[in-house]
Amino acid sequence: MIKLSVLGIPHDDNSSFMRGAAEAPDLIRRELHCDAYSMWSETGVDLSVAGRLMDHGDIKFDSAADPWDVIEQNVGRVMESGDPLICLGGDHAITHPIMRAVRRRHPNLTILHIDAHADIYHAYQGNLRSHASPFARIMEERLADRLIQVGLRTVNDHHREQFKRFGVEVVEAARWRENLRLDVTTPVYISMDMDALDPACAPGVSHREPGGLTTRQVIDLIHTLDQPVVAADIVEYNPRCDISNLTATVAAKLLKEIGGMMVKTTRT
Ligand SMILES: [Mn+2]
Repeated sequence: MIKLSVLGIPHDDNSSFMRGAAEAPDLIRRELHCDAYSMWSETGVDLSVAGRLMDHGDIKFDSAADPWDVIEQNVGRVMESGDPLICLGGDHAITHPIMRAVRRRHPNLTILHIDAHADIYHAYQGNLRSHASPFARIMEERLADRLIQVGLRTVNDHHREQFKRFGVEVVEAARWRENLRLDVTTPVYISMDMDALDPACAPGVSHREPGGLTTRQVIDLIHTLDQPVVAADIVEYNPRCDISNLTATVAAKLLKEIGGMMVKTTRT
């Protein structure tokens, strides 16, 4: 049986505006395992089967060690099993050290990054590790062969320069169309920022950006993938901004659909 690893990364020190994303992992788990919902994914995969989900708990951060080294080492350790991995953030900054570990196992890799924001500022408020900058670091370090960004609606001139510099492929929310199919030819990493969704669908984020995708559109996009989904993150859920745990429920739903696709696409 194909297993899935889950790892919590409760880290939000590099958020530019508001803390709280570090409180997300346990709240997503609570909705995932809540008796109100089915553990079946729409992909036909039952995540409640004994042994299917291997939850590795949350990374512990202490002040002595560089958190980037701690994240890279923990992700690398969990990935030694060879099972697909879903990381629960945390803010989006964590994707950089996650990718350092993922890249070592995957010499061919495309990132599907679903977000309201490009997160590709060279630096933000002087912070090279800002949650607005992980994809600048990832592309500088060549941690992926391709970066495809979907759902953006905050693009500025600096971002456009960065897109050109790094060869980023962008589908802004304004260019969204139904039946969008991405021509991906390598294993995939999904970086799922909850603020890609319209705030009506997912209000529990630090940066609400209206005009976003619906939950249905994001799920359908994920379901179009036909390459192995080898790892993923679900980031930027901020419980302090949520309404009635709605966004935690959506994050748990996306975990089920990403996990289902991981099982469906794994080559054995
Ligand atoms: Mn975002």
